[in-house]
Amino acid sequence: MILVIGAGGQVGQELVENLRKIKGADKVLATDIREIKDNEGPFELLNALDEERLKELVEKYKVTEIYHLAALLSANAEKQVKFAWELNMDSLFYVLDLAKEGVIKKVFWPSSIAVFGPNTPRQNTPQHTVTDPTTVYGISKLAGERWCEYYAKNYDVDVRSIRYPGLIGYKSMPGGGTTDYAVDIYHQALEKGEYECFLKEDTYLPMMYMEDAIRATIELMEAPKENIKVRSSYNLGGISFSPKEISAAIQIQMPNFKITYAPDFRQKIAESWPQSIEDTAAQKDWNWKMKYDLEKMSTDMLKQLKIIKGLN
Ligand code: AKB
Repeated sequence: MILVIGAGGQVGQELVENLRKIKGADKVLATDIREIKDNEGPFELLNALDEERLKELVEKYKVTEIYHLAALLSANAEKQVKFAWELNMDSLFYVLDLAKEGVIKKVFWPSSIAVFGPNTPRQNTPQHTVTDPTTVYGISKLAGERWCEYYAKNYDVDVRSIRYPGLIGYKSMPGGGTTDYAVDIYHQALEKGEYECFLKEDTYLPMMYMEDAIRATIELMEAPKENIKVRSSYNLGGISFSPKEISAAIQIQMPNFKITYAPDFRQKIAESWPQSIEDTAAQKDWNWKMKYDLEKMSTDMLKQLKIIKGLN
């Protein structure tokens, strides 16, 4: 059985759906701190900080693989510093320790471009480079990466990870991140014809369409163990664009769409992150190849959201 922790989140919802298609609905146990609506397979409530409950579920469902997605993202973590550190770190240890004991054979844990900081090269950021994050979220992700590598090297734990860029999808909403604008903008474009962006127009960040991100996650997890050379977390390049460029992509289909700018505290976070990422290690080790560019993603986002919102 595969266990997904944080199944109600932005990545969790789509990952569970895809894993169930591949493995069978009854082979994927979705868990979250809250009930999930439209859940089509086994579900249990789980607070990622409740180690006893985690162990109980692992035993009850004979879990051998965990995708641990529960975390506080960059913007929210700045508002709940201690709690973010506790959630993002302690819950990871609970999962890694189960893997160390041999109960769990494989773990996926997401890291983020937030592990980079102001002294990291901002263009084509390499896999191995300066990591000096300035956010609570980034610090916790960097520490998590170090622990993943430590458990892999010292206890032979098969833990795999991706440094997700900002993720954009139509099926689920992000919560509390700095890249959230790139999802919200499509919703507001269709609902109001305009969007007020909390980042400046020329703020470039690496992003990725959810379909690519989910495929990357599953491809990484299915790759042969010996191919996985990076045990901290893999860079994934994604698409690099600014708010001005995403609004231009929307205007191709909605010429009257308008964007305005009112930067807030998230601007500083965005400016501490890379603008574009280099991902040759992922390409070489597990054949990673992205499919969606900005134009293709925007076309699909608007098409799918129109259907969901009944605007056709
Ligand atoms: C965030 O904005 O906090 C996340 C991330 C880049 O990890 N989307």
